[in-house]
Amino acid sequence: MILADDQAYRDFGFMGNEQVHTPNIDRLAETSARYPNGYVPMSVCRPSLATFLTGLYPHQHGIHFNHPPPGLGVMRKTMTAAQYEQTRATADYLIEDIPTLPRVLAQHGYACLQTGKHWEGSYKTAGFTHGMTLGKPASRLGAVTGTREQSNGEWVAHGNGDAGLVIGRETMQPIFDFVDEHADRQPFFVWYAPFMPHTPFDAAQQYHDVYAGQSIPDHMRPYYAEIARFDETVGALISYLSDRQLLDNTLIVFAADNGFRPHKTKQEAYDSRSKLSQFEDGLRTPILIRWNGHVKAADHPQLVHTVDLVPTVLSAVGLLDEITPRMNGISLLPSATDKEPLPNRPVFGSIYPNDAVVLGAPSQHVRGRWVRDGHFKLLVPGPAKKPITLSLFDLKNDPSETMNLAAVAEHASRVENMRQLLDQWWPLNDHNHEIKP
Ligand SMILES: [Ca+2]
Repeated sequence: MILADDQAYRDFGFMGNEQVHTPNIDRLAETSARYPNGYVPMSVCRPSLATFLTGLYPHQHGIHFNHPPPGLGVMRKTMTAAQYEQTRATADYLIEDIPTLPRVLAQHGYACLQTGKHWEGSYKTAGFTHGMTLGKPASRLGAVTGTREQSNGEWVAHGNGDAGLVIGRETMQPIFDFVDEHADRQPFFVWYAPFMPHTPFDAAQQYHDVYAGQSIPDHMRPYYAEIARFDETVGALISYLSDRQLLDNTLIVFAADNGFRPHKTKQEAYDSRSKLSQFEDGLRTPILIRWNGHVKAADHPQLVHTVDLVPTVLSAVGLLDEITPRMNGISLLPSATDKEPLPNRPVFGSIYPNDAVVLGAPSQHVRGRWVRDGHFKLLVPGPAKKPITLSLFDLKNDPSETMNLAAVAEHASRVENMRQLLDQWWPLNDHNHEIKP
């Protein structure tokens, strides 16, 4: 599983962007079943990554935040390293109590390697058998090791992957070693979720040089250079598998955990209509599925969702019995293998603040819910602070979501019907999903 970190759906060559440099991902796309209209449930790292791990929506897995209560600001300013670590561990039960993809695969004999982004403490907490992230400060400070100094001078793991974050940015060797160790004797699963093209934008000059002579706005260049750097690692990984004749027997899934567009003036900041937002630049991602000899390279324009990926992988490896009733996604394998067309379905998600106020009660803390049905998208405010605005957008005629049609009389029944879809998906007064420690 290859997961881009903070890359908007429109920043791939195969998605029609003629400037961004993604030759390796484009080659992957050429040989994949392509789902250009994919969605993540929430437009920020941790909740979205937990969906890739579980096949559940954030209100089901309960990990709807990046940081547990009392929130990152308080944790940074007031806590010792031990208190910080204990506070982060209060959320461990959420992932420990769920049959995650690596946990299920490991139960069926797979070796499962975690590299890169991982917010759930140690790799073991989520059920991986091998991994780089330990939930502890790494051996050096910096964003690239997810390790920070508290105000009392002690070091803490920020929580986003610590020592695992060097994958891709500094080395691919842990993945290559793992593949070499397991390929001949055991089925394996690799979680390659590098901290790229996420900030810090510190790509070497060579990744800037690929854009020489192009008319790209200055504020986009560091992000685009980081994308070129990420793309090169995707090429390296696929070449490695190819050189070892593993591609015929390896399913490759590609997606981004959330979108990102650079802020026009603030360095390394994001545009407010991308990451963490309810708009397409935050929520939408292409999904690619490659499996030589099984999957047909083709476009599937229907709406799909990252909740579909756990059922897809479990179907592909013959573990249909491990798909639980709580998983609302569908396997994309029948469409990817050209056996059955993909049905047209609405896709759903919800928007939360970055920090949780309390654990186990997502319905109290949701800023709003969203549904896309056909080319319309409805946003409905929730009970949390800074609720999103009730909005209806026609993405076909207004792809940048600037014309709110929610109050237009001719769309009244559409708004009502889509609101009912949302209530069938997750009525906020239904507390059955809430997860107590
Ligand atoms: Ca991310």
